[in-house]
Amino acid sequence: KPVAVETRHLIQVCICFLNYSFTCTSGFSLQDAFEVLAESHEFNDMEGPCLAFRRAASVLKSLPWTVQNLRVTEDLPCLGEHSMCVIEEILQHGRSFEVEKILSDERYQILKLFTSVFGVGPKTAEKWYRRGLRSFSDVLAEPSIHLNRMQQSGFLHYGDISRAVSKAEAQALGNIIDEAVHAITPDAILTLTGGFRRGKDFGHDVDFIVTTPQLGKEERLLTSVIDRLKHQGILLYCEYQASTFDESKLPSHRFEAMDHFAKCFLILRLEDSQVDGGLQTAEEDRRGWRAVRVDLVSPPVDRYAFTLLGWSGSRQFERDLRRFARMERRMLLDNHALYDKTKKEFLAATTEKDIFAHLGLEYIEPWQRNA
Ligand code: DGT
Ligand code: MG
Repeated sequence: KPVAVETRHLIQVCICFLNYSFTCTSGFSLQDAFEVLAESHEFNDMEGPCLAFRRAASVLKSLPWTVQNLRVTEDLPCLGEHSMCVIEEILQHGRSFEVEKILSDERYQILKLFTSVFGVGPKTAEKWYRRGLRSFSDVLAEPSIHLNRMQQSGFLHYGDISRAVSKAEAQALGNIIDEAVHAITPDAILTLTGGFRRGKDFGHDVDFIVTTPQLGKEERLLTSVIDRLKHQGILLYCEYQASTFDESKLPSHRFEAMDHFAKCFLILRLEDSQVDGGLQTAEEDRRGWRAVRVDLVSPPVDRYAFTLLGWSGSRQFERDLRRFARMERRMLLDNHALYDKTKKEFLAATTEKDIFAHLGLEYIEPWQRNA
């Protein structure tokens, strides 16, 4: 099965190239070009330029108009010299030679293929590439490669979980989780978060926050939910991480570090009959179900607002908000807490609005955070 879907993935890379070429000639390609540049720098472990290109892509995404000439970009923030050169080249020639070189580079293509598997990050992908592996079949046939459980599930369900999850599917999963959570703890709090909370129509997974009104009960809730999903026969994969949260620790300045709350990364079986309008592909319709990635995080209720803000994203918005807190307010913000370095104290919050107010910012709705 992975070999068949691998062909599909390579076709997708080609489509990406064609998309890029097409959009270049029609003048909408700048954002795609920056995404490719960011990813290529990520594969080369160059965090600074990677984030700079992600920020540039984000600025262009936020514009209500299309960039038609270089002059209009002069007053835009976050566009460095390199980004400006790429914009100039695309505006002049309808293409970026640097981006085209990356897209046709074998290493880039293979790392993109390998990192598309759930559980495979850039470091593992690079390790496999260095060993001379060039395809899924190479990886699966290599006796010295030990796949961890997450990667095994990633290969097993590759076709399903590399396809976007629709809003209707997210809604159906919400019903399943809601039923499980409230059967265990009737007054539990369940919130859809991540991209779907920001109003996106599609996502790569569905993210939820679950907590209990009584402090300390939340962790047991999560393990009970997992047991219930297992009992229902819909749990295809589960990685559970117990809480390592320490309330005396200052918020982390590194966005990439995941939070310390109890959480689980799941793959669930979603039945066709549970989705309004049915599943999306003919194959899944025939089979009657699809596999979907779901993340559950379970903070103590007094950290709920910070977790909600942190998990609602987008990643770029989160990075920028933390940066703003640090640079403009001398405050440290993460998914656990907000700390005022001047007053040397933690600032409590029960809603996202409280956090925006502490930061001296006007509240913005989740759908306005799609940076
Ligand atoms: P998606 O699922 O591709 O439609 O997009 P999102 O925005 O739902 O992204 P996802 O599911 O990867 O993550 C949900 C949110 O959790 C994301 O918007 C910000 C937060 N998040 C994700 N990864 C990290 C991470 O590595 N560190 C921290 N601090 N937060 C993260
Ligand atoms: Mg998500």
